[in-house]
Amino acid sequence: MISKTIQDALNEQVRIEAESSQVYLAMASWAEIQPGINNITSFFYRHSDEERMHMLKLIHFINDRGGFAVIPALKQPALTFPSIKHAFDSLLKHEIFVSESINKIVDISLSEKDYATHNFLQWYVAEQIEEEALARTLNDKLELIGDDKGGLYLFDKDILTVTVGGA
Ligand code: OFO
Repeated sequence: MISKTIQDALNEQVRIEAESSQVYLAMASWAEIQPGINNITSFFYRHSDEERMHMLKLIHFINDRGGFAVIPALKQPALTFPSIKHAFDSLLKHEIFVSESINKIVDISLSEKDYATHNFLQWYVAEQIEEEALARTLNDKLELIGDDKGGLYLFDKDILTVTVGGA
């Protein structure tokens, strides 16, 4: 059984994962109407699906542990971006924000001596390490590419092989 404090913290994370899914879905929709970046588009769609999976995993955990997972209202994410680099920049910033949020719940689980939740959260800790590293790599590549259209063509080709959190 989870405490009210843990339940509230996990429900807040449900909201954040749901919002992440929306944020990346908006990036995907924007990317889809930009010419010639089909694989970047599908990367954002996959990332959005992955975040929904993270949300569902939390929902099941809360309910399985005797709590009640609350499906949150969501705010509208950014819909357009000045450039592809800007979109990837916001993706990295967003992932850093999510990591900080996960770390906060890890802290709470320890102070509540809720070792089951602490154990459950380790999956998210590992996932965030991967996702932040991936977002940094992609940003570094885009930095190198700058305004080179040929470079962007290759970036779009390469991103097809990138795995987002096992998806
Ligand atoms: Fe849910 O992993 Fe990214 O944010």
